[in-house]
Amino acid sequence: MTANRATTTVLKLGGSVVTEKDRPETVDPASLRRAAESVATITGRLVVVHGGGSFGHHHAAEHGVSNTEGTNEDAAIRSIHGAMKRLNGAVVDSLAEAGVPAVPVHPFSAAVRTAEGTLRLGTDPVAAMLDAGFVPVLHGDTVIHDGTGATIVSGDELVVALAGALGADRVGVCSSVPGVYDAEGDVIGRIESFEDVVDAVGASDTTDVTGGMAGKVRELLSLDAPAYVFDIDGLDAFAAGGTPGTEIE
Ligand code: IP8
Repeated sequence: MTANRATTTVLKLGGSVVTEKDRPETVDPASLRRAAESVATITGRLVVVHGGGSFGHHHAAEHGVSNTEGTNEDAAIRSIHGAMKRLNGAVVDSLAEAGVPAVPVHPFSAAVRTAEGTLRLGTDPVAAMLDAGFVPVLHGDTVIHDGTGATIVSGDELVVALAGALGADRVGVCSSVPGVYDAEGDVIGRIESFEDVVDAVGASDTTDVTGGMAGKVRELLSLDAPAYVFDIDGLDAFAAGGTPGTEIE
């Protein structure tokens, strides 16, 4: 598929792409700049979502908060959300420097989770930003969770909610791996059902409170649009309309 003006793309930049995952609150400036320059070549309507990396996940783990374990402490919410806003500022600035008309969107103020765990994200402002020619930049965050205080919303959940609501044509998830690995350690070309890969997808190897690769695959399978999982080396190809890494459809 070739990207064109009418194409709507939702792209996630994983926490491992924009931060140094093992050092608390540390941006990876070189990787972020490289990603931003690649993103700047994407044509059409574009929404960027970034993960928590060493900003969100360390604070979330410190306060015992995940996408199911909530907190009722306002200080915990401020610490997780505050860290994610700082990272969002760095990502937006880097995209802007690369020439992307990036604007920030903070999910804490735009989303809630129902008691059953369903995410409700208000996407009208994002659609209006796209209509006005901007590139909204969202991030994994904490959200009020009915009856549970506040829990974590992952960037992957946001990608799914945005892709559905905006009728995205293609979805990209740029993470630390070149694709989804099979049991032999080879990148799987295409995934059509979770059962096909259930034995192969393991948990993330660093602090990740939202489910690692298994959660990613499950979420992406629920989309209408084709999704691609790739690493930073595949980002240029994705930006040009190519199909790097693992296709999930
Ligand atoms: O890195 C999680 O987002 P993810 C965000 O996309 C926080 O799972 C606040 C931990």
